Amino acid sequence: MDHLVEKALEGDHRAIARLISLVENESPFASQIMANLYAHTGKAHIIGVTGSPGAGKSTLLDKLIDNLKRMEKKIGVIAVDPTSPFSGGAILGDRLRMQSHALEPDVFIRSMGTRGSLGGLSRAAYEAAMILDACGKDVIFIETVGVGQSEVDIVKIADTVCLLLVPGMGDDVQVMKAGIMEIADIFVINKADRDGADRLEAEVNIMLDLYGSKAWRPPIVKTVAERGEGIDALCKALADHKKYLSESEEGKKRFISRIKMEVEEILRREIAKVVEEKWKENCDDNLIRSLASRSIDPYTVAGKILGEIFSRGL
Ligand SMILES: Nc1nc2c(ncn2[C@@H]2O[C@H](COP(=O)(O)OP(=O)(O)OP(=O)(O)O)[C@@H](O)[C@H]2O)c(=O)[nH]1
Ligand SMILES: [Mg+2]
Repeated sequence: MDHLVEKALEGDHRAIARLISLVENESPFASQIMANLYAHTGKAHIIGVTGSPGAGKSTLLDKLIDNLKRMEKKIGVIAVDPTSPFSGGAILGDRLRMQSHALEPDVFIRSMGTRGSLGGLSRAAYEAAMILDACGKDVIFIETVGVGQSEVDIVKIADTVCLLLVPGMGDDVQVMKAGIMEIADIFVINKADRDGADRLEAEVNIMLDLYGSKAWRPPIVKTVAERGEGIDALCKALADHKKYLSESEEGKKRFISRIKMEVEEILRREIAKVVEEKWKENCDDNLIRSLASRSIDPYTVAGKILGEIFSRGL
């Protein structure tokens, strides 16, 4: 295991992929791996890219990667698809319009689908991002399709969140789901070659005006990802936001809430494991019969099990 971690830290893509698989599959080594990598993390810029299905996220990433590579950046991409049961790359990889980069030594691309819960997926994505950070990637993209909780979850992972909107795709600001606008650090109006891009921009601007004064006003960048237009402006916006985070109170606040969340998550996960084990030990036909006949209540049962776990009851 140490050898694998060592190789990964040197930037070996095969070793990195294996570490991500171990973490994704909740291997018994996962906690130790993450613990060993932790000291090496904290250098990468983690960027969440979200938006409706087909908004052009992968096309945009492909072009962004071209740009960043010219700046000699090492890049990692985690493509999260909560609607797919598949994982591991090969199958989802076909859907990605990033194949041109798939075999390059400095670009690591990985897909993740839901094996279990959505919560499990966002945790796996978070840990994959941490692994890529530790292993020397300068910029890590997390692409996630906007289908509800998933894009809200990436906020907890990403330093910078880009929300892609497309003119005439029902992405009108008025019909946008609550909570989605708030998470954006940068608005990208992609497919700006289509009618309605200016109107959409004006709507987003009005919405941002209504929000009142925020230290960071999310910029709106218009792109035509397919033709590589607007990519330089987007790169600049990303760099500006990174600088803002490193200099502002908001940046410090985000960082602190993320490290607090990490410990809380680990605690939650470990406690859930113990609870599951203890419940399995205690749950037999007799107990179920007693509960069903109401000769015992669920609170007393839970209290007794809690007593075994924590030496305290309900
Ligand atoms: N007209 C136009 N089409 C674009 C542009 N960018 C992407 N497309 C097209 O939009 C389609 C979807 O692009 P993707 O990059 O796969 O979109 P996505 O958001 O990654 O899609 P999912 O991962 O399936 O959610 C493709 O056919 C692209 O060629 C653009 O700027 N203008
Ligand atoms: Mg895509």
